Amino acid sequence: MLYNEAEEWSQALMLYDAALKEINTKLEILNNEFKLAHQYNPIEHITSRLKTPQSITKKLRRYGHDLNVESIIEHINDVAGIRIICSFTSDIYRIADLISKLSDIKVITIKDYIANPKPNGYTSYHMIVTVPVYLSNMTIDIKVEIQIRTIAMDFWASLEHKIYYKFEGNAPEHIRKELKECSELVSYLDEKMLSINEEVQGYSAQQSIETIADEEDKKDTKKNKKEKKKAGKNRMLLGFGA
Ligand code: 0O2
Repeated sequence: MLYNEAEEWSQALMLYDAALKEINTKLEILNNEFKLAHQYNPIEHITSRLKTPQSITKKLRRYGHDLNVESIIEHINDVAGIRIICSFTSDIYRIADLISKLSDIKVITIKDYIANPKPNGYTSYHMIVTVPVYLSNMTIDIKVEIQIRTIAMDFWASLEHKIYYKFEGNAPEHIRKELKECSELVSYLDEKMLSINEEVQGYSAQQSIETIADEEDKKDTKKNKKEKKKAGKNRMLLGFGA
């Protein structure tokens, strides 16, 4: 890399890093707001990373693009990447919807690998968005890739990623087949966990209704007792006895 290119790349990296910070803060606020309103945390955890120079070079070569800063900015959508891990599939769509409604975030593309899994079994929800980074003399929109997935999807993807690199993309057929089978188990597990959670939520809601009803009953009984006592006193005063 020439000196000017190196300097240009340092500046670009500073912008990508700032974009990650901006999105991380927005996500934290969304999560806190949601928690306060629904007593429930849709985000398990968040990780973020800047793509390594080796990975950027590989991707540019794979796509047949030039190896320079301009080309990276134009063609590599995931230099800055955020991964959001949720408990349930429904949370993924909830989070994606909240992100897309943020006024200064622009959604560029969406790839729903949950509705349409990759042939190898990969599932996840991908969004390429731009976020404004405010500098002293200008504002620049920076691209960030957001991957949203469940804990189970993440487990599968991280193992598959390791296997992919170990065999340089040519894993033996039986391993690929087993991974595909595991991805079906992941979908089954996510569906099962979601339905158990929905049942538990329904149960909690029912319990709250019953608690409120119990408290109302207790209040009514107290009120009745008081009224009876008062009526008794009045009868005594009027000379009717107890
Ligand atoms: P790394 O090492 O994670 O950075 P685009 O980015 O849109 O120009 P691409 O790469 O086809 O083109 O986009 P896509 O399909 O949205 O994938 C982007 C990222 O998703 C990948 O980045 C992976 O992180 C993840 N991903 C996609 N497919 C798979 C898969 O089959 N298995 C696993 N484990 N992860 C996947 P990189 O740059 O490929 O890799």
